[in-house]
Amino acid sequence: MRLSRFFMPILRETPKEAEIMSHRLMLRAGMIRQEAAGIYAFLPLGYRVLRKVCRIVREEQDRAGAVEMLMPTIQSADLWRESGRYDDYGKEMLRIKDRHERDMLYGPTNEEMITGIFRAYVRSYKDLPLSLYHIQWKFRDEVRPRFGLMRGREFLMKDAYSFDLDLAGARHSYNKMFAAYLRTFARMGLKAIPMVADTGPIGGNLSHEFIILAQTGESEVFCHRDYLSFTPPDTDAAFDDVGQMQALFDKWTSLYAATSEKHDAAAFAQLAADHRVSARGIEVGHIFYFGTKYSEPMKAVVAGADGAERPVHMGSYGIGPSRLVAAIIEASHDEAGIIWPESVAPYRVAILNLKQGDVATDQASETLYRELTAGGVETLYNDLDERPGAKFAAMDLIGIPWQVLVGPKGLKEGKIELKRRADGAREMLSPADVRARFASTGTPGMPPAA
Ligand code: 5CA
Repeated sequence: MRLSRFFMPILRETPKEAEIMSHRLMLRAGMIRQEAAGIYAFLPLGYRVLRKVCRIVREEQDRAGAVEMLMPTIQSADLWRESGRYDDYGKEMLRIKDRHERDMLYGPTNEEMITGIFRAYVRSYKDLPLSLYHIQWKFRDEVRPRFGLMRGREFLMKDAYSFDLDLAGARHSYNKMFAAYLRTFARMGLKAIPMVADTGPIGGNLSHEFIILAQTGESEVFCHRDYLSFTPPDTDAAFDDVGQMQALFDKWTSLYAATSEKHDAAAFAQLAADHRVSARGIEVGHIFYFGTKYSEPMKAVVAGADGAERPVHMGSYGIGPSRLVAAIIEASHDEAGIIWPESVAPYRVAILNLKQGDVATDQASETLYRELTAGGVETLYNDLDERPGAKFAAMDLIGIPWQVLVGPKGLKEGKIELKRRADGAREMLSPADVRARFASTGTPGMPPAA
């Protein structure tokens, strides 16, 4: 993409309304724009990152055996009356009347709808286990939308739902999602710690929040320090192996980790002082097992091998991709701007033409741009008529992992400069060597597909 043809409205001033770094950087980098309180448009750069995040979420959901579908944003109130949540949900639910005065709502979550879909088609244990997911916008009329994408009113959610005949099956489904979540966040360069959590309006009694430690996080959390050095499951994790998944769950829940609602101060005090981490965190995922809470009132029943019908056991599993875009920035930035992990970067390489209009630099930049693009490398070519200083600042701000600086001085020696955004490391290379660097197949930082 040529920057001269792109749409990336960079702001010089730091917007006053933004309280935390990720929000400030996203506004300054022209990634998002607020349309109303807690409601944002994703501008092209922000949208590219959101799609990268969703791609990783999808790949890991698929790997864990979940099946993708898409449910609508607008739901009928009748379904929610069946579960009893239409009245319980309160003011966070955006309620709408259509022209026939029918009660509708903008979905804050989809347990009712998926239960309705399940009961319409599935009757037998032979069709189980089943896990379905979608990635769809949600609306929650939060009292205090804040911190940009972190706590929006309209936000993107990946929500998965599992269906099993019994508790043992449901545990395995829960454990598989648990493992998938560990992989998902690790692939985005994040250390997410599963913590015992409150179930709130979703319900049930088994639940974990996946928390990224960050000073600006909204949750108060407590955990054992060793979690910070645990390694997430590999690509060869066997999701269908009940024992392996249970062992993984057991290992990752063996040490103390709880959000403030579930905090047990006495148990935490038992840990050695240097093992105690008491910090703030960002909740990027939340998983629930709630058994028959929805299937019983909504009569979603399956016949077991004995022919007897019973309500299906369910769990639900949420990830916030839009919140993740902000969380990744909170975890990875410096004073100059964002530092994207390669796996979610909007582009992999930025070419900076340091003397726009100079025949040699134009030619070298154009050739490299064409070659990288033809080789499938996502490249943003900064071909604006701007001073080098302005280009350096803009490219550091938007955080593309690799910058190629093409200037007349280097070109005299047949060299261009390759700079790594994360640590500023620089190398002078020939254009052919730069091409070779990015010729590898696949995106670095992403594990190979299974
Ligand atoms: N139905 C369940 C699981 S599918 C559910 O709704 N869970 S949740 O309420 O915990 O939300 C799931 C995830 O959505 C959260 O972990 C968080 O990452 C994201 N999320 C929730 N509320 C917001 C919000 N206001 N803004 C941005 N992301 C949010």
